[in-house]
Amino acid sequence: MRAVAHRPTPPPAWQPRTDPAPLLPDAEPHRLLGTDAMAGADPELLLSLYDRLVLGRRFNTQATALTKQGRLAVYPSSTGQEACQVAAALALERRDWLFPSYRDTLAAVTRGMDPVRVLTLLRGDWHTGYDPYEHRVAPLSTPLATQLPHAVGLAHAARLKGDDVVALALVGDGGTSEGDFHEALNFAAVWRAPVVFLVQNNGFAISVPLAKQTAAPSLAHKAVGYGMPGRLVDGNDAPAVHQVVSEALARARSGGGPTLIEAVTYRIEAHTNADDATRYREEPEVELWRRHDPILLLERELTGRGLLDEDRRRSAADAAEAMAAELRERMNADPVLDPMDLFAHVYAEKTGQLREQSELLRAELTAEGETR
Ligand SMILES: Cc1ncc(C[n+]2csc(CCOP(=O)(O)OP(=O)(O)O)c2C)c(N)n1
Ligand SMILES: [Mg+2]
Repeated sequence: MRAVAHRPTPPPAWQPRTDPAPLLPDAEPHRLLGTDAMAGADPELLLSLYDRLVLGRRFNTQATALTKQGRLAVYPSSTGQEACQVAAALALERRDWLFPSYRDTLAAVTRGMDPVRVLTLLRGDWHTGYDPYEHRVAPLSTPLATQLPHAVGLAHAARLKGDDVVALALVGDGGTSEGDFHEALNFAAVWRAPVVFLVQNNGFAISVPLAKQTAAPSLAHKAVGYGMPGRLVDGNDAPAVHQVVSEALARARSGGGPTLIEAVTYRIEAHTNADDATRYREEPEVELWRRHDPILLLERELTGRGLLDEDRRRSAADAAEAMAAELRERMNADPVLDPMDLFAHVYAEKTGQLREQSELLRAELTAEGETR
């Protein structure tokens, strides 16, 4: 455009601060299964993904069964979403940190955590059930998206200290509508913090479908507004998730800053055992996604490549059964609990009210013990 005399050259602030084009996600989710790119895939990684997907599925069915037996208060199943959690957790180094939500039990188990400890919160016995520093897994977060600013803070602090640590934060599609999501992504991009955000878009926030949650072209597009790249990946394609998360982690590790990844998947089960999904969605939709099952897709590929035979399949299933049997046995043992723990770890120093309440409970417990 030709400048006219009465309109001086615009100030530099008019120029785009970042070229948005490289930040934009591809139109289609990234896939590897069933494509020629699979020829270069590492067979060991593929089989490890397979074993863990089978284990994860069994973990989900066993934990759901435990809710029916009254051994677990609540369980948000990740059946259908196993590839997101398993592949993402496998992409992490031991020195990295994972920030999960309540649905991300499999990511924690894949990280090497004791399954019973992972389930403690959902059993309702104790606060978190594990030491977050042991496996570098933050507490499973029930308040939506609150784990995201925590992840950014840890990643930023690590960079200031010169520690080679990347944080991977998991969040649901519904969680992207929270203020904490906005604050976390904004800070992460401004600080170029070594953090990766992985949104598991499973189609629903309890009964609210994605279309009622957002008008964004995709959740990955939200990245552009913050000045970080957005990536879309088929969340049921375990090798693809592993690749996209690995690339984002490598980028963060080398000082390239954060990435927002949207993994497109589906929540096959209800929100939790306390929810009835037939009230808000139709069976044909679920059936469509069952045919896009992450285990089925990987199994087909591995069988076609001669990497998976009947023996290998059976050994994966046997290992999953053994894990489920041990989980059943350990979860069926009554936990030994001290009711006074209710007041532990709430504040460094008890408030007057808490002191009063804890003294009241102690007196009641003592009286109960004396009358027994
Ligand atoms: C701050 C906050 N608001 C509301 C809730 C209640 N709540 C629990 S789960 C959920 C839906 C979350 O959906 P999404 O983020 O898509 O995760 P998904 O359950 O699908 O894994 C809501 C609204 C909550 N836990 N925290
Ligand atoms: Mg969801």
